[in-house]
Amino acid sequence: MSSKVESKTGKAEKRGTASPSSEKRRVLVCCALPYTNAVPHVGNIVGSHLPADIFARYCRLKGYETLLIGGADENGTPTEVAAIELKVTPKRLTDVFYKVHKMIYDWFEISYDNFSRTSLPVHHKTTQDLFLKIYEKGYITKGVMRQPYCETDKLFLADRYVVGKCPVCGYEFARGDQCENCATLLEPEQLINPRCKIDGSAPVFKDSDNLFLEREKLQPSLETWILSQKHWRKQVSSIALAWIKEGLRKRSITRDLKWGVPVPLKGFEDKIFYVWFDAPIGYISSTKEWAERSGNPDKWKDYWLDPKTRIYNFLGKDNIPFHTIFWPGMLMANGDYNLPYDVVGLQYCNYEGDKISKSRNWGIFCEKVVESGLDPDIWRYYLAYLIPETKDSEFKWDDFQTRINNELVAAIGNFVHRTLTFASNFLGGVVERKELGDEERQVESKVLQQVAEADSALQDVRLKDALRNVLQVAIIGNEYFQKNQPWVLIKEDPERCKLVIYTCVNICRVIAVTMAPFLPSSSARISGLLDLKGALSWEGELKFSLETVTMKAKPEILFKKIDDKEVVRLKSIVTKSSDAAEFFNS
Ligand code: B3M
Ligand code: ZN
Repeated sequence: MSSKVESKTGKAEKRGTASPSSEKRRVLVCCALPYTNAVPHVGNIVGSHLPADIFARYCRLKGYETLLIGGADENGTPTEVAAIELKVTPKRLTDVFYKVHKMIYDWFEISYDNFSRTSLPVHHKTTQDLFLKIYEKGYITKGVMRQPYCETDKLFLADRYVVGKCPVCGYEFARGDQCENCATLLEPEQLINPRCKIDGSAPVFKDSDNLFLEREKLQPSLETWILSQKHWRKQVSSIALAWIKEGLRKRSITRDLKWGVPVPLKGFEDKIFYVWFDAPIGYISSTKEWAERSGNPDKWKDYWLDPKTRIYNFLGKDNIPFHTIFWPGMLMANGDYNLPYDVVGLQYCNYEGDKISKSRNWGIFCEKVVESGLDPDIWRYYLAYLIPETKDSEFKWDDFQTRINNELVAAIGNFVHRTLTFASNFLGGVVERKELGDEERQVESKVLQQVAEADSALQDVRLKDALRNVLQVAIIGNEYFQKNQPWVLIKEDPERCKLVIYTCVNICRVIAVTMAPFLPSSSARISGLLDLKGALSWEGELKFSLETVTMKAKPEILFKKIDDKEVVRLKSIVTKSSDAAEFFNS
């Protein structure tokens, strides 16, 4: 193992420790690259894009040099099979679905600095170069692999398009790459009674020459590295360590397919890389594409070569083995790049008591959410609440309605609105800076306590806890407002009234800042109205020290209650998934 890897493994820092103060922390947030052979549902948003976005937005607010990187996983079997099913070329399939994915993430305000495509030349070249270095360093071996071939579709059916019984847990519908039930990584031939997923016929197994990554050679370094990641979530480390315990074997990294990254090695030119070999390299190529576009082509190196950068990966639980073993193993074998700092492996989000399923029309489908006419922040609030950080979560309509009405509308929206309307109606929109009194100092300290807790939760990527703190700030604000009755004070003690509203406006600022990662547009509306500009940052403590505020306009209501009729309307729109063929009509 190269010394480079060892020096990196030894350097695991404790989660949440600050970088040397003279230097700005640099963070690369990578969201798992979705296959673009289907349209995402809310489970996909909640399971990676939204948490990655919330975390990246928080890092930017903290003043860290931050990049949120993603892209479409467009190569290999998933694309070739979907193209057969939809009777289009892989090129057309990926062109169309790329646009649909991009439109959806934009609508949800996922603040990707770059959302790339693994079919781009920069990705092909990065993959081939990374491979060649691994090859030169002796981690690749040639061998024969028996692969399932479907005589009907005239196609090698690697991986997930073969289904059968799991040899480990007995689950009947295990995929050839992995059992969804017990998360074991599989090879198609290990399945009992394998069938082609496209037409149900029994595949024949044919021999072909392939390349393998010798993961057994990487096992000791991987183990040392995983064990030193004390800040990882238990559920992530334990999956990784279970793999190590079982013992790593070599794994094939090439496939007999056409749509993908060609293998740059004599004798293998007619093959492409296994989709899980090239997909994670997409994090690097997407960063390169971003750097190229931003006019500083070498800038990607800061993120991938400078070991001070922290790389956070956000992904669903079935992707944990790939991001804790397979991908870091590739990186170690190559030796050039940073390893992940944190692998944020999330659980699943279900819908009304059952797994989300497009084919059974069970769930909430994003292409319909964008047509729902409901503010993305309303969706983001409830979806953030549903982020399955430690266990599976569940979308429930009555819970959706209660949380939006009781928390977002009645606590957060109401506090901000009553403060700003009062300031606008009774103080002419000018809130003078005041010295805080004892009561105000106490309120400030209670609020700052919530801010500190939210900050430490966000450092640990406990996003839902931080959202609870934001809610708590609004509750403290409402109590203070209610107790002081500014509508009485305005007549009886106008000076004190001004102090109360000044205090409440400071609380609004705290809310605008701390809610910004979760509800970016609403936060921007508050800060725009209060003309906060520079004050919308989380670099300091958020003390109650605003200068005199002159409001820019009359406040409008932030969030509206959702009544029963609205729930019925929404439900009728967002729970019916579109037929994929519809996207190919024009
Ligand atoms: N496309 C699997 C998925 O969409 C796969 C992730 C790749 S991340 C490098 O769940
Ligand atoms: Zn299984």
